[in-house]
Amino acid sequence: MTETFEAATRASLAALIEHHIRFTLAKSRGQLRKRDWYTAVAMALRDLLVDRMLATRARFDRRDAKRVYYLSLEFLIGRSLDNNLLNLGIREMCRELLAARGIDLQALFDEEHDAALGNGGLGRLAACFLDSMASLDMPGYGYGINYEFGLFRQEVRDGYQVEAPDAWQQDPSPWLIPRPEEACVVPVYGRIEHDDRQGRYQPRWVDQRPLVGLPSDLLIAGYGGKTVNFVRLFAARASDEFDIRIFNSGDYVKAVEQKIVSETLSKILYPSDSIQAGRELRLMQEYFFVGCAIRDILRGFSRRGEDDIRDLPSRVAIQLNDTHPTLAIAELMRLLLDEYGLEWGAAWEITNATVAFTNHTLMPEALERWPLALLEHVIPRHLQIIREIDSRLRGHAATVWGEQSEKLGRIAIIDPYANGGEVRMAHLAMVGSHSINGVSELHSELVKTRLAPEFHELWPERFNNKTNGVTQRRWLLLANPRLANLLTRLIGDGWVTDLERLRVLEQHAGDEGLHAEFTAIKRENKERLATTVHRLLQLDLDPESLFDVQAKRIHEYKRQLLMLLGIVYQYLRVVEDHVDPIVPRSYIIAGKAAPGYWAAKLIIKLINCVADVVNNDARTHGLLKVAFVPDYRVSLAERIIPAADLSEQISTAGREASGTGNMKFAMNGALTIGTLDGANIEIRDAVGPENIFIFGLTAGEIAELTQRGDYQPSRYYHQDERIRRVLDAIADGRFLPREPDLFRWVRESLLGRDEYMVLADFAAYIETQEAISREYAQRGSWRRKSILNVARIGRFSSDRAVREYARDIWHLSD
Ligand code: 26Q
Repeated sequence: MTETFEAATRASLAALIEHHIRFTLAKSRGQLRKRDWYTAVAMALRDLLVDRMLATRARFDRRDAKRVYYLSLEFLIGRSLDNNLLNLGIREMCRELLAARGIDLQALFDEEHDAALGNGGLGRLAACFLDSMASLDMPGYGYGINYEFGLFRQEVRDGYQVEAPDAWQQDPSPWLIPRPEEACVVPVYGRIEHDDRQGRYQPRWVDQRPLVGLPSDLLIAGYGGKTVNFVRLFAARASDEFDIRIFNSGDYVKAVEQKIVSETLSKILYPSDSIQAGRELRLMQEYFFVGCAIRDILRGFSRRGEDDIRDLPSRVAIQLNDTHPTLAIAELMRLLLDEYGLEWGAAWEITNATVAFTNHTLMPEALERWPLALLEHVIPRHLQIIREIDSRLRGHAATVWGEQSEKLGRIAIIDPYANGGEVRMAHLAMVGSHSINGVSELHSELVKTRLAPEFHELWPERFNNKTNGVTQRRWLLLANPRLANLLTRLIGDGWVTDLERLRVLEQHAGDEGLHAEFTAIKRENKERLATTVHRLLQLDLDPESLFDVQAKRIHEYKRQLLMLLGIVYQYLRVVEDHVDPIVPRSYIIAGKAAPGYWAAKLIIKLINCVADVVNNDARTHGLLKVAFVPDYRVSLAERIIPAADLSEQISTAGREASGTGNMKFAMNGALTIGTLDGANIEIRDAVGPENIFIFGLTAGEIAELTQRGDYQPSRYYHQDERIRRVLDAIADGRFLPREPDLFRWVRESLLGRDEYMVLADFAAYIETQEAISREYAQRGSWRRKSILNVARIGRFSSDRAVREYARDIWHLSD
């Protein structure tokens, strides 16, 4: 920033703050609470952002730039104040301004409620991509739902997870700009009247009910403040016009009922990231939002003066974040056929060349399938179109494989046998997209070989990999300011926009002075986390101890249980064998369970029971501590991740599509204990095998065991005394004597099927943990590895990921 520009910005920021205190809050200085200061500063900042947003749009228009639309049911943004100040480069200026008025900026950050419009990895990835697209000056916009209630707040009562509603907009968010004039109307329900005019089949969709989508734009500032984009979030409203029609017909109660149903649509984010909900409301959410997005995209296209819809693919790219927005394909087809009057072939070509699909899971229970009957009821015209796509797909496949091929049934979109007929959304997404990508090298291979071998055979050129990344602006610069300062002092601030620059650090990995600074920074971050944990749990963590962290959604495949078995093993070593661990450890676990996922909820209860026993046993005092930190969310992650020494990434190989927490931890100098799963494999390749702790079966070995059908978990129990001890202690009520039967399930399920092969990996896991303790005891060697992790993590920036999407899928420089 030049001096005059800086002075001008300072003056306008100060003036804007005063303005909002007076005219938005209508208060005088003396009356202000902390919350008011937050609001005034945020509103002032929003004004600066709006200016730049308008300028950005004008610039893209002049450049006639191709637009990218990222369609996602989830955007896990977190807080915006600190992030926006950083990205505009005015955080210190704002700090000084406020300090002169006796206000601590840092304290204002905690006034902001997280925007938790997502469950976990997939939603946070969308948020990181928005940050990167804006920072790279790309015209990239999100489309999503403006949920009134974000992901539930997690409370822990008596060791159990209890869900509370997250009314994040109780005070309206200053980052959301309502755009009522851009409302969209989307039809649902009704029926099809078949009509043949001039020899052409012209279906008429009648008795529709209109839904209204009310957009609000959430501003996304790129780093450097030049580019400000937004994610457009739709809230559902009933159509007034429609209401009046029913009111006039005399059915007052029905009219009010319908209004309520319509507005329920955008009430709440579905809190599951695995089991498919299968509920009408969820289907309505997916369709409603896609309907609004596509209309808005096409409106923008013609507003920019485009008059030939055939040019759409060269002007617009649409990325589907998993199958949740897949109906975009059917909706775009419907508009092109029924509104634009195109022939099928032309419409299909445009759709296919515009849309691309990212897959985030192979887990069968997470793959979306919708019953034909439900689709018929909600979107009859779309179902017709889906049937036509299916029939053409099978027709094409039959010309390649023959009419009798078994593959025809496997590739079909409609599975006629399941529950009276279902649409497989991933199949619709794949046939309708010109690009199909997985999110790590391993996962992308598995997409081709396991999820969709038939599609891969027909269209190998569509399949590609885009390994995930995370934004270093939030996950290093914002979350770990001390480390960020040290890096900038050493190598300059180029890493903020080019994470590969961190590699220069390799040269200093042996430098003792640097070791000391790294250690001091980690220590301060651990102290900060200890303070938070003390406030939340009244539990004291020793910052000298090894902070061993697993923070992510609770899932059987992520194997929080494996970590827990390891903790119980350590505990029994101390209290029964009188063998102390080589280094004291603090086990820190955080994460939410889907409210209907009882196994995950029981795991939380077990963690808390084990924590109770371990933390209150005098024999482990000063050696072991266990903390389950409630309400894991973006702002808490920003506190936890910089404080970790060890990052647990221990999913059953082949199950975690990528993982992104693994990248955030390594970026902050934690070492990883992990399986050869998802992006862990690429992290190992990047940081070097000597700087990461890999253990356990590979995806190939697991597949083989499963195929042979001779995995016998009970063998491990009988042959390994350590497993026996740990499982018996848990199952026999040692951690909850009042209710000795509660955790019998753990032993039963692990000895029965052990679907996630916890026992097969147990020995390797605890032996690796032992090696880790020995390594940690040698502080110099640990610190060196930690520095090398930071130095070599550059590839896992979402800037790299987004650039690859832009080059290979969106063709942005067109
Ligand atoms: C589907 C239907 C109905 C209701 C909910 C859902 C639903 C919602 C969310 C299904 C899945 C999700 C979220 C999945 C997710 O977060 N996947 C993670 O994506 C990350 C980003 O690519 C990966 O790093 C993780 O490995 C993957 O688990």
